[in-house]
Amino acid sequence: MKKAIYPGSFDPMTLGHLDIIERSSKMVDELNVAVLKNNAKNPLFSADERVSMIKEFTSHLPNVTVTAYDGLLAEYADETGATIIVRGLRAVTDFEYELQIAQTNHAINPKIDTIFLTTSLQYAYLSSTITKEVASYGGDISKFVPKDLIDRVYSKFNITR
Ligand code: COD
Repeated sequence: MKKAIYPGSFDPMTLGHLDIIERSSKMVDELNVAVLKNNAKNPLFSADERVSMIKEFTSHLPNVTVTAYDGLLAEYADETGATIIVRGLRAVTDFEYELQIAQTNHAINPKIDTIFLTTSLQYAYLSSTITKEVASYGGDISKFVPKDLIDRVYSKFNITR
């Protein structure tokens, strides 16, 4: 059984994340989307909120599970039985950071390899950070996040549209 883990902050989940989940879930038997709980980024959404939003927007994908984790990813992957880490690549600027993380994870746990999916063209510019920035000014985020998530993002900034 081929089990992969797709880790991230997902704060919030974007259409770019969803695209990577949909595409990579077709390549493996099970895909675990793993939400980092304690991160230095001071998240907008709690880990519980992020887990439940990802569950909601991936409910059409039967082999996708969603969990939260703390600590080292390579160790968490081992605990869950995943041997593949999935990451998305948007631009050359992502590459250096991703290469370093992939090699670190492999050094910590040699059973684990990372595979990279290139972003779909329509999401190449998209990130959670950009989404929060635009939403904080009340800008249109309908091309960035799933439709049913839009108001939840605005409400974090006390914005009603
Ligand atoms: N198109 C395609 N892919 C995308 C897009 C897009 N538009 N947007 C984001 N992605 C990809 C990202 O490249 C990434 O692969 C993934 O989606 C998740 O993105 P984020 O931004 O939500 O998540 P990150 O990059 O903040 O996640 C970092 C981790 C949480 C995975 C990492 O920091 C971690 O595991 N930390 C725990 C400690 C550890 O083990 N560190 C690693 C050893 S140094």
